[in-house]
Formats: sequence, C-alpha cells, structure tokens
Amino acid sequence: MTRIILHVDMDAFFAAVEQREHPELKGKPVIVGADPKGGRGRGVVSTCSYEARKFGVHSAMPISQAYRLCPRGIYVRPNGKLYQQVSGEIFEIFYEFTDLVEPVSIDEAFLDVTGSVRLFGDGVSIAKKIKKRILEKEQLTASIGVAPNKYLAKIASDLEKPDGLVVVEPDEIETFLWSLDISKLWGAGQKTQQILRKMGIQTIGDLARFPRDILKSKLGSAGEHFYNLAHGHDNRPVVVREEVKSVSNEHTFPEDTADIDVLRQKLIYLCEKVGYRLRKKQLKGRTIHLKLRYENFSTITRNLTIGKATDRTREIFDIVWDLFEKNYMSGRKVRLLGVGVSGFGEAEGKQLSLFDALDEKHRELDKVQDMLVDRFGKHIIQRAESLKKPGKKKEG
Ligand code: TTP
Ligand code: MG
Repeated sequence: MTRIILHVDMDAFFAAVEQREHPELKGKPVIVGADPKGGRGRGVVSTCSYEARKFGVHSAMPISQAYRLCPRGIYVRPNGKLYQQVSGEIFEIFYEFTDLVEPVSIDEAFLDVTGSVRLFGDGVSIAKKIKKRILEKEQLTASIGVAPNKYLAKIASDLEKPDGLVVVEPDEIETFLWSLDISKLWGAGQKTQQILRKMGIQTIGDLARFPRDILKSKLGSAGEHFYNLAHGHDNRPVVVREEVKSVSNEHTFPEDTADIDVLRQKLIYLCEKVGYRLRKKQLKGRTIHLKLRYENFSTITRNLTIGKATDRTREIFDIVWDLFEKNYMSGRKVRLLGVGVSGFGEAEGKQLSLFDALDEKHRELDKVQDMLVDRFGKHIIQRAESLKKPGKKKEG
C-alpha cells in the first residue's frame, strides 16, 4: 500500500517565536544565539529570521561573524523553556491528525497519515489543515512536505521554505529528485559526498543512473541504500517514540544484608539514579515505588501517590524511606532493593507554598549534580549521605 508521509518543519523556529513574542521584531533581521558583544562575542548563532538570512547569517555560524555580516541585526539570547513549550503545543496539533508521529527535533516531525485520509481528506488537505491550525493556534508558520516516504517528504518540506507546501506524487519522483545536488542525499556526510563526487556523481540523478554494483563495491551496503534513495525508494516506517510509563532502578546486593545503614545508602543511591533519569527525560511523576526482596525471595512492593509530580531526588527519597521504614521487617536480610517513579503527564499544581524556597535549593543541588554526572560520569559524585560508610551514624 502506498503510504502518505508528512514531514513538518517550523520556519526559523526560535527566531519566529521571538518575533511572535515581540511584535516589534517582525520583518527585522533577528539573530538568536550568543551575545555578539559588539563583534567580540564568542559562541554561535542558534538560528536567525529569514530577514537575517539575506545577509548570509545562518545557524552554527560564529556570532562574531554574524555581527560583521549584519551589524544592525537584533541579537536575542535563546529562551529554551519557551521554545520547548511552544514545541509541545505544536506536537499536540500533530496528534489531532494521527497517532503516528515521529519527533525528529524540537521543531520537526514525520507523520504517517495514511490511516487519517477518511477522516481528514488526502495528504495535501491534511497538510493544509495542519498549517492552518499552527498559524491560528501559535501564529507561526511551518513548511510541510507530502510524499509516499520519509526521504521524499523530508526533501520536499525544505524546497519552498518558509511557509511552504510541496507535494511529491508517486509518478513525479524522478523529475522531483534527479536534478538535486547530492548534498541533499539524506545520511550522506561530507566524506561520502566526496567519494561520490570523485566518481563523477554530482546530482541525485547521476547517482540513480550509476551502476549499482560499482556503488556497492565502493560504499558497501550504504551504496545500495543510497542507490535506493536516489530512485525515491525508502521503506523506513515512521517510528513512534514509546511512551515512558515509569523510571526505575534496582540493585541486587552481592551478599544479602540486614545492615540498616547499607540499605539506606543504597536507597539514596537508587533515588539519585532515578531522579537523574527523570530530569534527563524531563519527566515528573506522582507515584513513588519501593521494591524489597528478602533473602528467601519473598518480595513486597509498596507505593505512594503524592499531590504534586516530582523529579526531585530528595523528595523521592523521603517517600521511599518512609515506605521502607513502615514495611521493612527489621533484622531480615535483604537481597534486592528497587525504586521507581510513575504517574507522568498529570497536570502539575502550580501553587506556591512556603516550601518552595527549600524546594528551589534542592532543585539547584540536583542541577549541579546532574551537570557533574554529565561531565564526569555516573560514579563521580553522590550526595554525602550515599557515600557514608556502613556503620556510621545516620541522621533522620
Ligand atoms: P532548524 O529547523 O534547522 O532551523 P529553523 O527552524 O531555525 O529554520 P528553517 O526555517 O530553516 O527550518 O532548527 C530548528 C531550531 O533548532 C532552530 O530554530 C534553532 C535550533 N538550532 C540550533 O540551536 N542550532 C543549530 O545549529 C540548528 C541547525 C538549529
Ligand atoms: Mg525549522
């Protein structure tokens, strides 16, 4: 069956969001990125408005170079949190039309709408509806490619940016594809492109007409893959990212133990791991789980659901420790401990409380710890408590 794939990519995403938030920036060259500091700034351009692109400015360019090209541009620091939020709202629109959504980046996704045609009309109609929804809901423009596969849809979305809509009909694949330069060959890096150019291949058409066997001998299985792409064949499905239902970690002791200090330290350690993974995945959960297996393999699991979702190590541990103290049969040897958090996605209460200041402190601590783990690896830092040697006095 012929599939209908959409590739949606927002136009000048960060810059467009800034122009929306600050209408006085509309129509102006807006450059989102590092501080140019009058041309002496370090760091790079994240993205820029189409008005700034006329000056030759583009993503990943040193900000000092951008400043030389466009000294009158409006330079804005990125507001990642805002872009993430807008991105979430845009993805919600995608899910109004199909469940088969494959996120590619913050502003880009593949949608398989083959099964949505009866409800919403053909691929072009769906693309138009999505563009209209994004414009109405977010006052932003997207470019969409509609094609029988991912590769063609991806190329198509780029062809008429900004605010583009390009449809590739199954019978126009060759005219559409073959005049394009091989830099448009998806997955072919600089090195592969160099090899191809040395073989006299400049366009995707040249590649399509090249003997398949020679390509295979030069590039192995990648040669076959690129040959297929050049003929517009790509049967990779749209892959839905599996929803994470819970985040958990367990530990089996090398030797069963009833030492309360050892057990407590291990629980802290497990909470740190779970908290770290939650924050990495940007998840917060309301249900905290404890798993406890005794030396005879009898196992208990206990959980508690709290009012406000959390990703905070300290908060998770406090609950886990409470569950442990209430359920552990003192003196019995433990074989395994596990900690988990689930119950994501429920709206989080935004109420401010007296505890928020303390909360903030723990959040900072989590942040510093995550940064160190990212930089030096998981074993470099643990809170002092989880490092404490067995046998030492613990605080409550
Ligand atoms: P892109 O979709 O590549 O770029 P864009 O949306 O700004 O412009 P286009 O109309 O060409 O699609 O990337 C999406 C966002 O990701 C972009 O707005 C900023 C960010 N980004 C960076 O921070 N650094 C980069 O090098 C790139 C390419 C993007
Ligand atoms: Mg984009």
